[in-house]
Amino acid sequence: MNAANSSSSRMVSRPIVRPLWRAVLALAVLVAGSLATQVRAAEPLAAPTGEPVLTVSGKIANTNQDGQAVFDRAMLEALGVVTTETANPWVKGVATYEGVPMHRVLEAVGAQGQSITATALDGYAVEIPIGDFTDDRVILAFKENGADLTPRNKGPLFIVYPFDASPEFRTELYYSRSIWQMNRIEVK
Ligand SMILES: Nc1nc2c(c(=O)[nH]1)N[C@H]1C(S)=C(S)[C@@H](COP(=O)(O)O)O[C@H]1N2
Ligand SMILES: [Mo]
Repeated sequence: MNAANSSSSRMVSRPIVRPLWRAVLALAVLVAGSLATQVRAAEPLAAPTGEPVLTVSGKIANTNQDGQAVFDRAMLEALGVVTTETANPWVKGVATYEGVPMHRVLEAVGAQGQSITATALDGYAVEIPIGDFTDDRVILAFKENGADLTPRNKGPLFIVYPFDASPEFRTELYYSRSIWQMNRIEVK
């Protein structure tokens, strides 16, 4: 009687434990899944606290102001500053540019399009395929020879190609994409 009881209680305990483990596992999967969703949703951009220097609109996943992604200088710098030395048609000799790789800006906003239209303070606008921005070489510069680019001198932002790296870049096509006084990007 006793033996039968204890053995039957052992037998009963297994089918109870198994669904319990299954429930724990299912719960763990659910929690992990919702955490992953939160991480994806929590990727968004912090709001700018300084003067806005760049506004990105269009096909983007991450926004921080009226459906757009607005960057101040500190937010851009946080993407990782790189330095490029190159000659170009608008400076004497070789100049040093500091900025952030364009592809990091597009990653930060979760760009999903094929091209961008960049627009400058002087009204100049140019369409650039996103394929131009695959590595760190094309930068969104905010400094030239150690000094901030101001609207009087190609500021706030200047797209700089690695002109010295290849004659391919020293062409009208890439010069036309070298937009200065740039402050707006639309992802298309
Ligand atoms: N903001 C701004 N960027 C600009 C331009 C412009 O007019 N405004 N001209 C573009 C073009 S078409 C070329 S070829 C190069 C060189 O312009 P440049 O003819 O004034 O030297 O800059 C490019 N970037
Ligand atoms: Mo041009």
